[in-house]
Amino acid sequence: MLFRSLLTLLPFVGLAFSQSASTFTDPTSGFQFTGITDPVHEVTYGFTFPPLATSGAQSTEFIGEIVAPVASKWIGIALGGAMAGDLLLVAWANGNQIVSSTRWATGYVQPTAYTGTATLTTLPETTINATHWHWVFRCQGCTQWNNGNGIDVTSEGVIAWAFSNVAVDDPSDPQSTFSEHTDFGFFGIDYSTAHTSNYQNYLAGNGGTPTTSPTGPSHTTTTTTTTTGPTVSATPYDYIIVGAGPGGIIAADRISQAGKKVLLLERGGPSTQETGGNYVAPWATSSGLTKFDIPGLFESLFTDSNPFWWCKDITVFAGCLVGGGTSVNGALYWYPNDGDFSTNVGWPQSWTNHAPYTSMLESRLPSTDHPSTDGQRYLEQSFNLVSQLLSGQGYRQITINDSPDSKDHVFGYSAFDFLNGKRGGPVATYLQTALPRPNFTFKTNVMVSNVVRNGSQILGVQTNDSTLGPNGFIPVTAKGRVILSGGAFGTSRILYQSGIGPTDMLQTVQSNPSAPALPPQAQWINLPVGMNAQDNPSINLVFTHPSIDAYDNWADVWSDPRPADAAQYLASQSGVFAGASPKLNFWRAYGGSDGFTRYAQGTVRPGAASTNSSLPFNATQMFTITVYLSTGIQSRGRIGIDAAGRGTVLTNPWLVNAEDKTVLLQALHDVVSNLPSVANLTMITPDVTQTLEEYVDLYDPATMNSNHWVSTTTIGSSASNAVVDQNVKVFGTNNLFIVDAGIVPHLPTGNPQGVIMSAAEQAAAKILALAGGP
Ligand code: 6FA
Ligand code: ABL
Repeated sequence: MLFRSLLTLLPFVGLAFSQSASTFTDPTSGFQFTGITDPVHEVTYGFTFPPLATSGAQSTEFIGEIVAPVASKWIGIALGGAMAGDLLLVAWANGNQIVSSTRWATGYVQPTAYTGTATLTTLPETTINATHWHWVFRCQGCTQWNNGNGIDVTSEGVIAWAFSNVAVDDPSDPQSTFSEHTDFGFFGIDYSTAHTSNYQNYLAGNGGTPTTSPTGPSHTTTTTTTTTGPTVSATPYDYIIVGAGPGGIIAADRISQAGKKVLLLERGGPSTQETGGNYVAPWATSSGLTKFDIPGLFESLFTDSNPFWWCKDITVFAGCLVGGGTSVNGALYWYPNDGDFSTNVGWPQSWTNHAPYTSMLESRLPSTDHPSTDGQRYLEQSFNLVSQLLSGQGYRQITINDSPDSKDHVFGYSAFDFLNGKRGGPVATYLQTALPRPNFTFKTNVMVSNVVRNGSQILGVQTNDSTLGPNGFIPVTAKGRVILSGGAFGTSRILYQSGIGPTDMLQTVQSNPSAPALPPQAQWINLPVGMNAQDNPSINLVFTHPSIDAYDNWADVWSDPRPADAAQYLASQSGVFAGASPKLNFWRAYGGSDGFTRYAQGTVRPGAASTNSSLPFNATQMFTITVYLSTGIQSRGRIGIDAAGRGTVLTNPWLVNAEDKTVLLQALHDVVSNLPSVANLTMITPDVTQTLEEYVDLYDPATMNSNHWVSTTTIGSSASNAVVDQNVKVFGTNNLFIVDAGIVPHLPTGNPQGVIMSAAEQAAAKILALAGGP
């Protein structure tokens, strides 16, 4: 019967991660206490002291309470925060009575009866019902102990609690033995603010005007002050940001730059070499550059036998590693245009001046359309060929990011957020400036299941890492804020598991035994989380032409690359491997019969992910044109979670709207309208046996997915049609924010990361400017 865990954790308590007590009013007694509700077991601990006095009968006493769900078979309190050498209080319910005792332990063994003079009196406010036992007690002689120690009620301290779901050996005996606690934790308390001038009234049973509470005090706490004990100075945090994708990294950098104490939590592990990643191709070991660093390895992400980087609990592609999608994406990078942030596509008026934020992004993370360090372009045959085709269709060539607003009948070299011939993105830029700041903490391999909230007030986040806080709970400061940046699927799941979202999703969480416990139904917040989902429908057309080098569809880049290309890259981060597969992008605008202007985007690359030709073809000469439908598109779908808690698509968002389909088909017809003008150019998918209409009709929706999910927690004007307001604050909450793709109200004109990152810059500025924060 050892009680070791309370011992072994204690030395670390001083370093970080405890909850802090705050003031609350018990709704049934009306007594005002200082304490906490442990978010895991939902046990409330409260304390109130008489007015400060150094002597006199009441100078060493207090009134306390424990409100515990009936699953709590016994509860212990260590008044000095340690098990050995502290006055311990132990209590449990036995029938309709509370059985309690003061105990003492000299080591980490079964505590025995305290031999000093301390008196516990159960007060009449105590109740026991079908769901909770609620013990209100007076503890006299409890702040000074017979070993000469005690608690300093003028100062700050730490209290430890112990919980067990195993009954004591003899529940009728106050001195019963029992087995080691099944859980325990600590919190900081500022005793100096825990005194009440109402103390005598409380002893007389007069607590003011109690309110009735259906669920018990654990859900009706009002926070008025939060203080941190001296030994928990490293926490709570001003801002806890969940998810180190582009949204989370940029928010973390900007908010830590403003001097706030920021914790960034990422569920995945390292990606690029700079982040500690070590997944290195056999030919690149001398460089240490990983699969995520080397642009030319991009296509191998889809053919690897052990793709640890994809989120295994999301049924579409999503990156679960440092950088999120930006560590595994094709890195196509478009500076946003004015239309991307217009009110026409759902942005509030206050967001339309994106230019300052887009400029901040461009200066931190410039784009390049010639990523090789020698300034040359490589493997450009498909560019040359398709530029011929498009020129014949009235397109003009531009440097795409030099004129972001030109998105009609234009094409250019693909632009990327690669830097120095390697993956750049927010990981190589914003994260690197955040990391050295003393007020910034970054933790990887930490999964957040939910935010812990008291109604509209977010208290902190629940993680799976108990080294970071009692039971994995990490608090925010009294004015602190939580920002969710888990991506469209990741953030939605956290919201559902926090009791925020459509009722059917919350019921799905409720019926999943492995999901965290939801707040009581009275605290559910009904918002359209997962609704309004958009993703580009994309259709691949595959061609062959004798001029093309299909690069073996990138099949050997990992294990058996072309030696000269590998050597060139290792020597100077130049050559084919300094670029990803896309070579050319184009845009064209279409007026729809419904009055909406829709944009088609094309991406051209050597090779092809799949073909279905009934005729023979030369695979070494293949290239792909992917045609996407983007801004102006009217189709929307729904994402959510399934019974196993996996993020998933509930209603497909592709080509739901008939006019979307008409326009996409028109765009496909236009792309192939002048094929015969280029000698020996053959379309092999679809081939001559199929019309474009038949091809699109039979297209597997799973491959129509473009990985560009937006709008799942959209920004907007009210809780009926949106999840966040114009300050990206979640409706119905005081201090919960979202900064990721989910807030973007409509698909951008191009691949979305540029818009997402500019939006993250703007969101961070708005959050910092919003009154009431830390
Ligand atoms: N966008 C572009 O602009 N250009 C491209 O070329 C491009 N290509 C791709 C692509 O090839 C693939 C395969 C994918 C999947 C996406 C592509 N995208 C491209 C889209 C772009 O990458 C995404 O739109 C963008 O990354 C979305 O950014 P967010 O900030 O919204 O979200 P992420 O998914 O990137 O990051 C979320 C992070 O939170 C992840 O690191 C995840 O592990 C973490 N997270 C999620 N839930 C969490 C939890 N509960 N606890 C802790 N961490 C969590
Ligand atoms: C994107 O924005 C898309 O999300 C990716 O799907 C796309 O990559 C990249 N950019 C590059 O254009 C494609 C690969 O080229 C295919 O080989 C792969 O099958 C496909 O992603 C999977 O969605």
